[in-house]
Formats: sequence, C-alpha cells, structure tokens
Amino acid sequence: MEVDYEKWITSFAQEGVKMVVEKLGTGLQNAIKKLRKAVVVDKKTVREYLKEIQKALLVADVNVKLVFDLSKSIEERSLLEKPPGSLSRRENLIKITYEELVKLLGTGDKLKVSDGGKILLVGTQGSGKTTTVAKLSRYFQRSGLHPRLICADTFRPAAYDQLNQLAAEIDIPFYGETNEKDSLKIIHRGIAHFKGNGLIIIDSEGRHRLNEDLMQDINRIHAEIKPEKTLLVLDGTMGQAAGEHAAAFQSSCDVEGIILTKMDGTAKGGGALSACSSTNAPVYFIGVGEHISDLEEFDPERFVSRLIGFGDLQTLLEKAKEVEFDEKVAKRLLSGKFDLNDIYEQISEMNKLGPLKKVMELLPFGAPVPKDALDVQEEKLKRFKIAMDSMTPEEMSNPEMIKKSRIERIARGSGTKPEDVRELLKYHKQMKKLMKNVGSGKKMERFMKKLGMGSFEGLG
Ligand SMILES: Nc1nc2c(ncn2[C@@H]2O[C@H](COP(=O)(O)OP(=O)(O)OP(=O)(O)O)[C@@H](O)[C@H]2O)c(=O)[nH]1
Ligand SMILES: [Mg+2]
Repeated sequence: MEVDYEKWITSFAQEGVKMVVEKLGTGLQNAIKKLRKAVVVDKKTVREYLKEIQKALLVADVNVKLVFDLSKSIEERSLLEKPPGSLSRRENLIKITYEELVKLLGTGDKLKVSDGGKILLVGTQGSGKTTTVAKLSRYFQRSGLHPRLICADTFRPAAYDQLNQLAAEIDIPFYGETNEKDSLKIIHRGIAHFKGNGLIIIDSEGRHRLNEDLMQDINRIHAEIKPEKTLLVLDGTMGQAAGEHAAAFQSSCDVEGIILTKMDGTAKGGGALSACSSTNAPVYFIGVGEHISDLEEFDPERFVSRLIGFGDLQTLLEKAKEVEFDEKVAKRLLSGKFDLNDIYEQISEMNKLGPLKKVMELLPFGAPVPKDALDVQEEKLKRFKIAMDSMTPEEMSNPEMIKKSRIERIARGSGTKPEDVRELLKYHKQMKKLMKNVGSGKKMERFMKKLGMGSFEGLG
C-alpha cells in the first residue's frame, strides 16, 4: 500500500518551532511530494529528488559542504540498501532521508547533570546566554535540582542586574560582583559562596569568534573551572555562520551540547544543522521565546518528523520496524534457540507495537497458533516480565533448569505467584514447540524469502 504523502503537509507543528518547520520543512516536503508523483523510481528520479533536498537545505542556510555530504550518504544508502520488508524504494528513500537528518542532530539523550556539578554557558554576543541561564535554572529546579547562578560577565555593565533580576523572579540564589573585572575571580568566589551546594550555572560574556582575546579568556575559564558540561548557546537565526562560530567555541572549550535560541522567530533551522555537524555535539534544548518558560527539550526524531511531515512517516517507520522485529525472531529460529530472553524481548517490544495479537500477526507462523497462546492477556504478560526480572541469566537461557525451589524463589523475589512462574514456563514451552513446527513449514520458507534470507537448511 502506498502512503499518501500529500497528507503530510500538515499543520501539526507545535507553536514553538513553527517557523523553522515551515521554512525548512516546506522545501523538504515539496521534494517528497515530487518523488511521490514520479512514475518510476529510477536513478534519475533519485538524483532529482536529491537535488530538491539539497535546494531545500541550502535555502534554509545549511552549510554547503554539509548539504553535499548529507545528500551523498542518502544516495549511497538508497543504492546499497534493500528496502526493508514491504517498504517501497520510494518509501525507503524517505526513511533514509529522515534517518540521516536525525543522525546529524544527535542522539536525543537528555542532558545529564546533578547537584554538586557546574555548567558553563558560552556563546556569541546577544545569542541568548543570560536568558537561557534563567530558563535552564527553572527547568532544573522543576526536575528537583537546586540551581545556583553566577554572573561572570564583566563586560556588559547591565549583565549583573539582568541576571540578578531574573534569578529573583524565579527565586534562585544568585552570585555576582559589580566591581571586579576578572571573571575567573568572580567564579571562584561564587563557587566558594555556594559551598559546593546545588548545581552551579555560570553565565559568561558574549564573544565573537574573531576576537582572539575573548576566545582565549573563555578557554582559560573553561580550563580552570573544569565544568561538568559546557553548553554553547547559539542564535537559531544565525544562518551559515553558525557552523564556523560553533567550531571556534568547540576548539577553545570543548562544547558538549548546544542550545538553540530564537527558534520562534525568523530562524530557518539550517544554521542549527550546520552547527551540530561542526561540533559533533547534540542539541539539548531550544529556546522558543523571551519568557523564562520558553524552553523546550529537543527531540531530534520529533523535530525531523515535523520537518519532513509527520503523519504517515510514523506509519512508514513502524512498518520498517516490524520487519526488524520479524528478522530478529527469524534469526533466533535459524540458530535453533528460543529461550526466555526471546519472550522477554517480545513482551518489551509489545509495548511499542501494540497488543499481543498484533505481534502474533507479525510473526511468521500465521494460522496454527493455539488459541490459548493468543489469549494470554497483556496483564499476565506484564507479570511474566516481572517474574523474569528476578531470574538469573542462566535461568533465562535454560528455562528447563527451573524446578520447584527455583520457581518459589523467583515468585518470592518478584512478588508474583508460583502459578505465574509455572504458567510462564508453560507458555515458553508452547511457543518453542510452535516455533519448531512452523520453522520447517512452507510459510516459514516464504517468510524467509520475503526477508531475503534465502533457504534455512539446518533447522531441525
Ligand atoms: N524570541 C526570542 N528571543 C530570545 C530568545 N532567547 C533570548 N532572546 C532575546 O535575545 C536578546 C539577547 O538575549 P540575552 O540573554 O541577553 O543574550 P546574551 O547572549 O546573554 O547576550 P550578551 O550577554 O550581550 O552576549 C534578548 O532580547 C532576549 O530576550 C528566544 O528563544 N526567543
Ligand atoms: Mg548575557
């Protein structure tokens, strides 16, 4: 079944990054629309599609080299990789585009910091550091940490008042000095003042990458203070220059993460992509307004989904994922093993894929599933999982060794009943038998062919 890409031009975009999504997104979505209309997907179509993608990225201020690297890897992958499962070449091309864009933006992991640590914010003049220090401190405060702010900007006279005022607004301890010119001294005294309590967030003064003195100064601060995290605050409206700026900060103070600001304004988003690629650091947050609450956690997958049109992209990705899951099960079958680890994985996977029946439909065996295997309720499966959490690795891979005393220990340890454990063991036995039977049937053969795994000789 073909996906209706036209539906992709949606208005689901969240207020915050609407502009970016509109500007960068429209071009990408148009490329996809054209791809959909193409009669055949041959080399020429792929090349034209890539040209459209390049154009969209360039218009959105993505760095030229990056654009070419990106489209090259999309092209290479689309030529090399066989579309997974029932995905068409067209769909696979879009899936690859999505994946390459996500890869560029980082892992999607959350920023990890704790009380007792220090965060240093660096960035160019007016990029939004001071505002972001306040936003971040509120964010951390809400997640149960105890932020403390230090103003280390001795350059702009109003800097002290600006942060002091913001800190007072959200009731967060603040340290700053108005008569000291050496920012390093202020930081040291600030740290002493807070006696190592809480999470210290340091606001530094704005720097231009071409101003050697200032860059050396931030390098000195970074080297001496040794913050747990150094975050680069980058103006999202910056465009092509963002990459160079980010690289300059990277070389002077090991940027470990990026916060993109002003994503609510005229940002085209391309600068962000360029900056990420030149620092190799992930974007953790985006600023979407001037208020303290205008900070969002950044999720690359969601962001790129929005860029290239959410809607059916999700369906498409799930379609590919289901196949990955099928493949895993099939490989286990080929190896002749099927133990509790597989059941555990199936249950965990189910949360993502929906109810058991659906998972069963995906599995290669189709019809001959015993009714009571299908009727195992999700509630029960949850208990199975809890019971398995109390098993040793040996028990998980050799369920046959689990006899009476082990059953009792597992039930006690997991707070389940011995009947649950026994039922789980029975379920495993049933499934294993089923797998074995189906593993040698015609259906399996067809399934393996579908996966491009060829024959499966050697399976008993
Ligand atoms: N619309 C919008 N404005 C922002 C955002 N973040 C910061 N600003 C505005 O950008 C301007 C500069 O912000 P600051 O936080 O003072 O920037 P800075 O990096 O500390 O500036 P210097 O200390 O002079 O280097 C202010 O007017 C902020 O209100 C954002 O996410 N969206
Ligand atoms: Mg400032």
